[in-house]
Amino acid sequence: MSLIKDKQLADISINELLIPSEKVAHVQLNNPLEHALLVLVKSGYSAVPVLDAKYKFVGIIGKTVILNQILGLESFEIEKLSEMKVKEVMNTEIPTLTRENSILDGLNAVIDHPFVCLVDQEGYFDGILTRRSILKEIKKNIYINSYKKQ
Ligand code: 2BA
Repeated sequence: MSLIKDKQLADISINELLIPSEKVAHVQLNNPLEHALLVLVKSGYSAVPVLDAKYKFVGIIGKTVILNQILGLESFEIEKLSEMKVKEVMNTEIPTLTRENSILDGLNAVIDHPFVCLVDQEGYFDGILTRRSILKEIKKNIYINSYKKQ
């Protein structure tokens, strides 16, 4: 059943749409790139969150940045996969949200990013809000509003 039968999109809490941390594939700061690439290929995701040893959120890492890093002038320098660590190439310039933010804040974030990471007040990783989950709710909202007009 749609969450928006009784509520407007703006009233839906991020809690209701987030994928909880235990279901999110992630890597850690000190993992070698080899491990990160393995997680990305095996999970099928283009990018996943990076956490520190205390499970605080620190950034994201994707397949493209890893492949770019190991690309030499004429070939891939495969040995770099074990020499370099996630913390050397991850992207830290990305927005985060907390459970207190609104779905509209989430919508704003996923315009430019396929997913946005949720953190708690102390920076511990809480889960992700994906473009898919937000689009699904917007679609339900559109259907319901068009049904009401009939
Ligand atoms: P992408 O990996 O580029 O995936 C783009 C879209 O392709 C996903 O959109 C989803 O609809 C589909 N997809 C990709 N891999 C999938 C898989 N293994 N199982 C099911 N569907 C898959 P969203 O669901 O909106 O996800 C947006 C982005 O969030 C993903 O981008 C990925 O980077 C990240 N993500 C989603 N779920 C994740 C999870 N459980 N763990 C880690 N990262 C996740």
